[in-house]
Amino acid sequence: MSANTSNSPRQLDAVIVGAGFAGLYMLQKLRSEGLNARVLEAGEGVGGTWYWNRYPGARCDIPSFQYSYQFDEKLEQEWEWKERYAPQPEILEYANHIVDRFNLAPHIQLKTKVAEAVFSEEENRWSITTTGGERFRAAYCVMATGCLSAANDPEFPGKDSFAGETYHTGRWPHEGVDFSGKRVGIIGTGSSAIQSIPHIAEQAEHLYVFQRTPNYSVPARNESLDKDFIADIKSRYPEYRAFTRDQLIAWDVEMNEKTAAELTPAELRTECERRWELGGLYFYGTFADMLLDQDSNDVVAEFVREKIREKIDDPVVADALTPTSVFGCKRVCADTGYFETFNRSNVSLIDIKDSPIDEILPNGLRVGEASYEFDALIYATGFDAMTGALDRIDIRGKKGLSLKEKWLAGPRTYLGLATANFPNLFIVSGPGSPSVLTNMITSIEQHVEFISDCIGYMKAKNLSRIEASLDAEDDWVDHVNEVAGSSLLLGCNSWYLGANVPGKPRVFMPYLGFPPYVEKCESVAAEGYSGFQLS
Ligand code: NA7
Repeated sequence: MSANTSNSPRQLDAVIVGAGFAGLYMLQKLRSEGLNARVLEAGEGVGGTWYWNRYPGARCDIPSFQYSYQFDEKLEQEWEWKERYAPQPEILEYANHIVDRFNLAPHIQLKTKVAEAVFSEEENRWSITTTGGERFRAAYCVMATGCLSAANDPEFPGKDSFAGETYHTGRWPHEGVDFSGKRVGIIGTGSSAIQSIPHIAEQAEHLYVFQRTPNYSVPARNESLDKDFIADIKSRYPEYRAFTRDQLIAWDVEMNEKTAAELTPAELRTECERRWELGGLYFYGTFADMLLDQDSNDVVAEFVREKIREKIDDPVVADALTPTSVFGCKRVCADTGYFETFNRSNVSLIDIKDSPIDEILPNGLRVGEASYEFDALIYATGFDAMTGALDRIDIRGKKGLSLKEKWLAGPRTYLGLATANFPNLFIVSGPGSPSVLTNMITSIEQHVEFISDCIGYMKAKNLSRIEASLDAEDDWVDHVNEVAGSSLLLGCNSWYLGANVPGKPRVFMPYLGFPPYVEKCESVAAEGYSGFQLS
């Protein structure tokens, strides 16, 4: 994993930015095709999301035997997931296992942050420069920078004056944090907060939770995986994986084929109760039209609201914790004891919906007339999703055009994979692709295979440049918006829309529907990469 210390840039076929699941598979794939590819990774280790997000209770909310690679049958058979929902350390161990198993380490450069990537029109090559001044030149640049990797750090007045310890859930210290005997403030009640709050509350002397918007969360019902169950899945993995790829969100949520209107009130209730017992994000499959029809959504939303209220002793706290928005228009969370934590005497909920945080103080923070004192402050404030990691690199395409400037009014891509005026640049799970609305690993594999096939096609045809056409991009952006517009997903201030980051344009970024997306990509490839200009 050594750095290039000479003055001349290292020449490569492909530079891959990021060593999360996207970067690792991209590297494995390109190397297996005989390309000289290298991963540049800012962190001191691989794993991306699972390297950075080490807060207490961090865990995937897609079942482990689905949230895993399927490109190698032997790997699938060898690896043993221990729990239904894998905790962060186990997923990180899996990422490291991939590196060892496919001998990727010599081609991954850690502690290497990319500062800029510039395309040369004369040479059809990318020049990539790191923050340390190291340079690389490559025919292709693949951004595997992740959808939820650029932390969102809200600029509260007085932020730097806080004298105690400060943490962000997305950049958690590797050695862990002991909050015993401490007063702790946490800002945010998204998935990271919902997973970590029950653990922090057990340690802290007092925990103050500052909530701007309540979230829907359903019991995760995590458990150890039964050996017979896993043996059964493994005995039919190819068939099972094919089935999951056929699902709208690329994993098996046990989608109900019936719409809510087709069921009697008793049947609606029974189905909701069944989902509640199943736990986790299986709620996304409650009714076929749940994300499309308001009445259908209302049934689920009201059911979950009722369940949430039942868990909380104080009716005022219960009201504040009960969401009112469309179910699923923000990412639904899965928890273990989250709402019950607010019944503890050492936990206080502070509703900041109508009266936001005014300032951070040296010993706490102020909301209107009220001040709260604590020793440690946790930002569980999420991410500048989907575009943040790309924006933080100076990416320049034809005529020096900056990607950040091109995307000022919102990201524009063809298939979420490429963007006009940026030849030979690929994005894995970029805005405009199904990505965060799916099982990410399945989406990543589909993208990596598309990119690798495309590069193989270019090589076979002796082509050196591929670029998304503006017309194809415009049509794709319209289509992504049209699909989102026909759903209920535009109905709240979610990070899918960039609404969590002040000043970010309100554009729905992911594409809803994995199977139609795959079909589109397959027809694009079969037509010799229609919508792309090749030369
Ligand atoms: P999320 O889900 O974006 O949650 C961030 C939370 O922080 C959310 O409750 C936000 O409130 C809150 N927030 C953000 N900025 C502020 C400010 N300025 N003031 C007060 N509160 C704020 O991020 P997570 O890390 O929890 O989860 C990200 C994804 O990871 C998750 O969806 C899963 O896919 C896994 P808001 O809701 O915006 O009002």
